[in-house]
Amino acid sequence: MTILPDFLRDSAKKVRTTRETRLAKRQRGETFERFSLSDRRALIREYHPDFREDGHRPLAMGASRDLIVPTELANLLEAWPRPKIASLCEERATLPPPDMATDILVIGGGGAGCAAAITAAEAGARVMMTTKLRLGDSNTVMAEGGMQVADHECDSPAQHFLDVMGGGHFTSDPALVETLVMDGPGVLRWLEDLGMLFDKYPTGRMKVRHGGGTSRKRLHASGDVTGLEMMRVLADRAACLDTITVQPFHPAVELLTDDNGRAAGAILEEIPSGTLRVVHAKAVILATGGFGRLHLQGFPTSNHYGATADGLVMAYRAGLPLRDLKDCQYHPTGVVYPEKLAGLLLTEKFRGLGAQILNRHGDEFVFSLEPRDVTTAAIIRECGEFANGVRLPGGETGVWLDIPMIDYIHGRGTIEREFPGRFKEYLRMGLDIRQVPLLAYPTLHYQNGGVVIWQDGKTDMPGLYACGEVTGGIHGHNRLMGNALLEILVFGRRAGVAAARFAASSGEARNPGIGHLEPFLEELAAMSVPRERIAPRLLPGYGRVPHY
Ligand code: MEZ
Repeated sequence: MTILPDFLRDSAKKVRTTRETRLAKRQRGETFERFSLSDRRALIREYHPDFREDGHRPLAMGASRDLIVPTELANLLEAWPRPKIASLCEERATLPPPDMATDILVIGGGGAGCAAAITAAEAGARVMMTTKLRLGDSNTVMAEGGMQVADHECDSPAQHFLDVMGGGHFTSDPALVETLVMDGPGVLRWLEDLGMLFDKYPTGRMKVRHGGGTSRKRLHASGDVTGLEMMRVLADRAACLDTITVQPFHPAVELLTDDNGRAAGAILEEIPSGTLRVVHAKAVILATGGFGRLHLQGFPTSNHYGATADGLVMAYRAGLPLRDLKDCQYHPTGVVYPEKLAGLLLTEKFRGLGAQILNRHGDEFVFSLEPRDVTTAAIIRECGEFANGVRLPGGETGVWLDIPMIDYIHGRGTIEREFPGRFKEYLRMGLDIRQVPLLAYPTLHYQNGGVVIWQDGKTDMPGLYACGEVTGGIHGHNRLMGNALLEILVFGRRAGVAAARFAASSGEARNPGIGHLEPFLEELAAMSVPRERIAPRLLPGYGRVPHY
């Protein structure tokens, strides 16, 4: 039996007390009233962290000068290269001969990188994947709730398109969104062919669920470990292709460009020795993921340990424009208690199956499947201005996610079956989520914007492609759940094919080097940027690395 600590017990009891009434309302088809469009906008403006003025500043240099981005990111984009590289550049030294050469260098070993590497190799290219940690250590494996694909009769890519555009406040690039939704059904078939196991009915029909802000049920899941299962089949496929080699523990720290301004490889820095390795490539695919581990505004994060914006740093130095980076995704329900899991996800699939968000009195204050930015803003208001959050002795506050509701609605056994990962994880910590609600607060989850790309993952630099969370334009100012797992595969596969074509037709790069850094370094010097401000950061550092 679960015993909650004293400071949670009274409030958790209120959740139990109001459950019968909430269930009865649900059975009558009544839901908590959704906000009007104008109320949504006002709520977000007032309470969402994207609108905290002291959390952002305009970029003072580079291709997207004046773009407003989180201050922590601005400080990394306007930072010096790692010291050995800065010295090479300042001394105008010739780079040592390459340690390795390949047709395509894929930087990043998560879902987007794997999808790109697989399709490039299948198109005949020799591919090297380089990853900061191990293959698969990425936000892909952290994704729990599922992937959106419009494949059922009552749905269509057109409907999916409208949801993505609306969820992003009509700020997404329509051509990218069209590509996303149109490629979806093909990606689903591809994953099944690779052996990915999805939740299905005994008839073999795919189970689909609602996510926040979706007009149709189109979320396809593998229990609550969808990203992990996806990564399993991607890594297996990559391992089967002998034209793919993998370099673990070798994060890229600088791109190489050639005399014609084309991408030509990268410099890698081995962890932990710090040894630099030069890789020449005919084309480069950037698949480095996001920036959650920058802990913007002090928020906890659901992200994996290596999510430190390295790709944005390298791309920006190489002159590439960025977009939509002011807008970050704070997943409404990150863990508050137990503290050792703080910031990790309580998947939106819980809410897709009926779990409700409640304040300390056990009352609903927001429709649980509003788009994420709306739900997040409502929780921040409830805990802050309205003082209706549950407070922990350490000062953290949170709201309840009434997970036991799910078994009341769908029958006993549903929680265990649909959430095998979280069910076991919490049981090990003495919390039976069939019996007790869990405490949640928004957690930094996803980088909505990034490097500007075209539909085939091409960037503004010849030979440089980008896919996955490092890119911008698909989700605009706000992503709906389940579109990240789809995006990494749609654009990863496209980038792989396009890069293989480029590599096959473009010959060797001429004099790969880091000449593109020279004007950047001059600007840093002119702005008197402190020399201790260094990027990429590679790892979060926690207490050891100062945040400049
Ligand atoms: O797309 C996501 O961010 C996702 C599926 C998260 C989740 O709540 O599980």
